[in-house]
Amino acid sequence: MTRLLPLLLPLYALITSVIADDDNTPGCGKDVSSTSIGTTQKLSIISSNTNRTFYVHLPQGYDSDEDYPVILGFHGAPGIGIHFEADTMFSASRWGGGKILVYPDALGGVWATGMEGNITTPLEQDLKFMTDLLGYLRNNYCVDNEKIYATGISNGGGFLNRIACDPTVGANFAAFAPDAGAYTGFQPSGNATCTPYKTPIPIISFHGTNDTTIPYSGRNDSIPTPPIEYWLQGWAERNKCTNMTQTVYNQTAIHYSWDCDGIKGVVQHFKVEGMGHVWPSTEENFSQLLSGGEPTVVQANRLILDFFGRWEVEDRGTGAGETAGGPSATETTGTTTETGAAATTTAAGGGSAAGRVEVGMWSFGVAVGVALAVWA
Ligand SMILES: *[C@@H]1O[C@H](CO)[C@@H](O)[C@H](O)[C@H]1NC(C)=O
Ligand SMILES: *[C@@H]1O[C@H](CO)[C@@H](O)[C@H](O)[C@H]1NC(C)=O
Ligand SMILES: *[C@@H]1O[C@H](CO)[C@@H](O)[C@H](O)[C@H]1NC(C)=O
Ligand SMILES: *[C@@H]1O[C@H](CO)[C@@H](O)[C@H](O)[C@H]1NC(C)=O
Ligand SMILES: *[C@@H]1O[C@H](CO)[C@@H](O)[C@H](O)[C@H]1NC(C)=O
Ligand SMILES: *[C@@H]1O[C@H](CO)[C@@H](O)[C@H](O)[C@H]1NC(C)=O
Ligand SMILES: *[C@@H]1O[C@H](CO)[C@@H](O)[C@H](O)[C@H]1NC(C)=O
Ligand SMILES: CC(=O)N[C@H]1CO[C@H](CO)[C@@H](O)[C@@H]1O
Repeated sequence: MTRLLPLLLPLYALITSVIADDDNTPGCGKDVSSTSIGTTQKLSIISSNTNRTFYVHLPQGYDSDEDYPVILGFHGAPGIGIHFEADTMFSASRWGGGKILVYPDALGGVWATGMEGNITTPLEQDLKFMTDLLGYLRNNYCVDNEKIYATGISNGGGFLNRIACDPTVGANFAAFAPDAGAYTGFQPSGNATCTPYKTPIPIISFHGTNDTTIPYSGRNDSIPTPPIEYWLQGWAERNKCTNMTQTVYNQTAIHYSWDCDGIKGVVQHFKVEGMGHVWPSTEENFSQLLSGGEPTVVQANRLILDFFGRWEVEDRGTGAGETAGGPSATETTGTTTETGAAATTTAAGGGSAAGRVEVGMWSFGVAVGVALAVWA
């Protein structure tokens, strides 16, 4: 046995070093072209025999020996990745500093909705694209596997919700942040399933009360979406949330926060009074300009980044309380939602990707024409 020790010790050291580096990916140490740093590059991979495109923004000072958090940003429909980048400005060093931002393109501008009849790209195909895309990112960049997040708007928010509901693809992500999500497939009459990889799943969401594209109260037509309360209730149940507080946020928004499975603020929601189908920002951005909307009292970028900072893939949060607290937070109610120990799988309120007629996002008439063609 002692004669084996000299052999075993190096082996042991090797194994533990591999385990210790588990959070890092094969892209660590791999050189990238200096022209790809601090800029947004369009790239592509083949996934399900289809050419899939996406944009990658490496932060200023990117160093392949350091691992970086990754945020995937999903555009609305019809759209492309850089629409979301331009609207949110997530790549700007003010927000995206020290992170890798990735903006994938949907096929035909619309993410899988998961609705019956394959009216968009099949859900499985878009989910497979996520797996392949993450593989590409891990192989080419130094990614912190514990810190991969997803945010998105409208149809992109709906697809993101589908990722969160998928036990395999969702397991790559630490937290989710949809805005104005079109959660198709989960309307009260819908029956899509939601089986997240862990409980609870951290999720912060935003929705405007003046959203006429994806109304807060839901859509009840050929592209149905649930009332937002119903969708939130679905996550509260799946996440075993027991205590919901409701506070006024910055005068006119309402901030809901649920404690789930003993952790504070795992599910958070901002109901933004008067806001339309736009990205919430205190500074005028493109979606607001294009829809005639105005800056809101909520700065989603800040709230999302603070929220993401609390979570990693494996852990269950710091329980450090609300990062999304906020100015002039007036405690108005302390409603307790006793949902009991809900099953992890529920058909109730979840979202899916909603290919949606996102009027107001970028393209007006053309968008409506394309969308109507898609949905006809
Ligand atoms: C995929 O599409 C991109 C962008 O249109 C193009 O540059 C690239 O050559 C295509 N890749 C393949 C393998 O066709
Ligand atoms: C929808 O797409 C899935 C996955 O590609 C396929 O298995 C199924 O047959 C399609 N269904 C219809 C009705 O086209
Ligand atoms: C929903 O129910 C219909 C009819 O019962 C069934 O055909 C369909 O496969 C179900 N869809 C899902 C996503 O479970
Ligand atoms: C939605 O439409 C269905 C079918 O027409 C109807 O039964 C249901 O009451 C409607 N729900 C709402 C909230 O309007
Ligand atoms: C619910 O949260 C409020 C505010 O944080 C707290 O005062 C209260 O004790 C909590 N109730 C339960 C049952 O955890
Ligand atoms: C929201 O919609 C209501 C009802 O249509 C309207 O009176 C109000 O001015 C709108 N608010 C904003 C901020 O656009
Ligand atoms: C609160 O809203 C005002 C606009 O009404 C905005 O200028 C300010 O930045 C907001 N505060 C935060 C923390 O978002
Ligand atoms: C074009 C533009 O001004 N976009 C703004 C939209 O909101 C984000 C987040 O607050 C800002 O960073 C952008 O500058």
